[in-house]
Amino acid sequence: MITTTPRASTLRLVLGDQLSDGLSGLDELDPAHDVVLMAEVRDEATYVRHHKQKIALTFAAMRGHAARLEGRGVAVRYVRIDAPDNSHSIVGELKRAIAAGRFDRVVVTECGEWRLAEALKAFADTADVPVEIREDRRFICSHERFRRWAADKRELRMEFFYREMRRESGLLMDGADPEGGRWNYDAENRKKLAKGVRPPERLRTTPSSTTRGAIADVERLFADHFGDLEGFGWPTTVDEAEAVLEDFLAHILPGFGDWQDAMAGGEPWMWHGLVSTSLHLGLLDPLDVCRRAEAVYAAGEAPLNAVEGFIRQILGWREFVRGVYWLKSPEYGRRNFLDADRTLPSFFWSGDTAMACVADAVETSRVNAYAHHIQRLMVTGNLAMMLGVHPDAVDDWYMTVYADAYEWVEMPNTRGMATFADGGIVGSKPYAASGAYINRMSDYCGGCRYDVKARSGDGACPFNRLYWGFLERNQDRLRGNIRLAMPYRTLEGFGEAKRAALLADSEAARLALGAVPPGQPESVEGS
Ligand code: FAD
Ligand code: DLZ
Ligand code: SF4
Repeated sequence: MITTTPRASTLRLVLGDQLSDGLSGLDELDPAHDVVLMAEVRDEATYVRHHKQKIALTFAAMRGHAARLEGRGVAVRYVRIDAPDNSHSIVGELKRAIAAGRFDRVVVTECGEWRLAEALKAFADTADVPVEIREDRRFICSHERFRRWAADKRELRMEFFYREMRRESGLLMDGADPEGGRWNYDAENRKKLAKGVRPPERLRTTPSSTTRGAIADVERLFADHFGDLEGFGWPTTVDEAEAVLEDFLAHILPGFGDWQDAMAGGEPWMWHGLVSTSLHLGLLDPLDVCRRAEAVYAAGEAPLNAVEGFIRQILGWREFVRGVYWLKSPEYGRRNFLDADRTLPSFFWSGDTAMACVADAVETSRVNAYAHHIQRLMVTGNLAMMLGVHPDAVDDWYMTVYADAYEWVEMPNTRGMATFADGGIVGSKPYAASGAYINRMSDYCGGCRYDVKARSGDGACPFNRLYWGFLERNQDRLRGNIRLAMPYRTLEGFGEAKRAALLADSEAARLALGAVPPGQPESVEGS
């Protein structure tokens, strides 16, 4: 479906995650003269080797969006992944389109990742026609607003940013006060799943013919990428995304708060929203999603702890991590505060591990291109941090395995929240936890080969074996952290000999699990 209009004057680039009607780059679009450029390119699919579902989702959503624009009379130069002359880079496709048409200018909406933003800036500096790069208005907090908020802060804390966003948006506000008298109901959102309680059935999206076409292309062209395509169930159009959101708001949101931190084996979705992919692609608008969740509370159909918790994730965390990413990049991506240098164990890819919690998190990542937040944070993230895996390898894994992975949201979560490689920009302390946490919040441990009650030795839960060694190994960097005062006091109380033994056992666990110094071959788990 490549079409160019000789009289066209403006070339408008729409990237794969810019599929919103209100995109700034489409302002004043003149269907009679302008051309929208959309290009499926290898560079975007392989700069990290994205999960097959992420590529299929992006291509399907792009194709659907292009068809919608064409339905409104807009000329779309759509370059498919298997088009013979495809240059396979966004800049290459911009150059080809300019060479093929007569454009007075190019309009681009700023993109979400540093590497592509730099490439687009370099293109703008050297192109034969003027290139205008416009702000992306699809976020609640602009770059300028975030910078203004951050300017006078010694520390950037999500909670205080979130309060500002609540005040400015009016979401869950009672005049000048937070609805219900408190800003944050997190303390009520830590319930373990009671015996016999299972999460509700979820509405997944049956692939349309467009989606099936994209799936077939990905199977053909990206067969060696991580992940399965069989379980594909992501919304690829606005209507599909709306249906999933409506189902969540009506049936799932009431339980979101109570079980926000809970995990259960074989239950990938729990009470989570499954909205990240749709938000990032532009199929849903974040402020609209928050307002609709608020309306469910106002109608008395979901409790405040659920609705506040959900809104905080989008209005607070999503906007905050984007702000941090752009404020601190590119230096942020080089941070390695804990000097972590170990390799990523191969079971992160294969799922071949006796650790029941980890095996389940890797399985859902492979089958669904999804794991919920607590699996990402307290299972795989916590494990990678305590093993001392190099942050580049951790970033690469998270960018590869999730359908919602974009560096602006992935990196502050991985390098910041989960592994403390940023030294405390996103979180005030490392989320290091022993197996006791996972045992409290899940049903994994009962069916695990490891003993969650044992502290050391081959049969002990690896999270337990790693925990004290992690604190001991990093004491020069972490001891001064006020929020770690208690565990460090406990560690001191153990005495020299026991501390040395725990450190040695933790090192044995690291090696046995396959987190080895660079260049060393991986040993077999449990050996
Ligand atoms: P819900 O739990 O229903 O939350 C609703 C929405 O809030 C999400 O869709 C998301 O847009 C937003 N949100 C929730 N938590 C966060 C957060 N910590 N940061 C930013 N936004 C948040 N999220 C991504 O979108 N892409 C990633 O690549 C990504 N990588 C992560 C890596 C690690 C190590 C961790 C700990 C978290 C990561 N997250 C990432 C955040 C979070 O886990 C996902 O947003 C969430 O699991 C998406 O599923 P959901 O839509 O069901 O979320
Ligand atoms: C994620 C993705 C993929 C897999 N493929 C494409 C593509 O072929 N063409 C495109 O325009 N966008 C793609 N994307 C989304 C981009 O990677 C995304 O726009 C940048 O990472 C900036 O957020
Ligand atoms: Fe995970 Fe340890 Fe529990 Fe096994 S015992 S499921 S490794 S926390």
